[in-house]
Amino acid sequence: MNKRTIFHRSISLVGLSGLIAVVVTGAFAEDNKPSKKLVVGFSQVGAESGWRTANTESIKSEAAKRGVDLRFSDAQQKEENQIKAIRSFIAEGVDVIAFSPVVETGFEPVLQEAKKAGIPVVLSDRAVKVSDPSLYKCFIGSDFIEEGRRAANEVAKLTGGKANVAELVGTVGSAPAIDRKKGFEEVMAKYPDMKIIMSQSGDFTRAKGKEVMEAFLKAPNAKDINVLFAHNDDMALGAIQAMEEAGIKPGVDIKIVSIDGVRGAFEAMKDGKLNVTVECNPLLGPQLFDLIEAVAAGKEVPHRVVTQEGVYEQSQAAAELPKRQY
Ligand code: GYE
Repeated sequence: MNKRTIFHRSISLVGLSGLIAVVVTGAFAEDNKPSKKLVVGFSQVGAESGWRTANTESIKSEAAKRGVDLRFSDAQQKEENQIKAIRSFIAEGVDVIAFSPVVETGFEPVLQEAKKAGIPVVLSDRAVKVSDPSLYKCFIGSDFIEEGRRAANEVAKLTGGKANVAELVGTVGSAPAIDRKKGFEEVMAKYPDMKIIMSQSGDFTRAKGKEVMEAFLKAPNAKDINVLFAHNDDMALGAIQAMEEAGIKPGVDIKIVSIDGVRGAFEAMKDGKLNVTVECNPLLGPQLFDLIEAVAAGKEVPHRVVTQEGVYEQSQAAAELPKRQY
């Protein structure tokens, strides 16, 4: 063997061991698990409510726990910001895109772009309306229609079926606002003496909930209101403030039923100011990342995963409060 061959042999050996090293340290760890970090782009609705804050925290902490490289983007409740964020996730070539669509419509073109780029999409919390269901792999979230039904059943219980309801609607065009109203009205239709006499959006925020409640209380038929149905707790908490400022006893003069089950709602129930909260669980992180990891691994996942939740009345608030995680 001349000098040159020895030189070449050692080069190829170095090359081979280098390759092995790349395989061992780059693609797979010793326990045979892929060690390349999973890159996930997540576009969140915003920070409009206690529910959303808990949801964001659940997603971020679960990603950190699993060593996922999470690219998190807050859309400040604007659809155009979400579309921009999704486009940049596509440009970055993330492994999976997940998002919670602020409204149901308008996402089809950007979802088609993701599909063309071969990036799977998982919907979290809110649904979209698309003509092609294959534009997303899976949607995990609550059954909002059922939550609306539960709320109306509670109104019937609280009032013996005689209710003039003021309704604080969530974000216009959002899945929870559309579906909660639908479920609520479906049950209302069974009670001839229950009707919605006022209805307006408070955009799921405490500030807008207060503002709209102030307007409701100034309406000529304000005296007829005996129930407030708020599509989320934050709007109910804003409305409680408006009622108190107007000298009305929330939870007594006007019964209040809302949705989410955040800590503030349990505190208000404990104080007798809120009557019922219908639970909507924001702690989606662990289940969401199970689905994301499965999708990234090319496994089949169910197209719809429904989260489980309950209903809490005032009498349960004190005992339940210390156990609440959000
Ligand atoms: O009820 C509300 C939040 O989409 C379920 O969004 C979610 C809703 C939740 O702003 O508080």
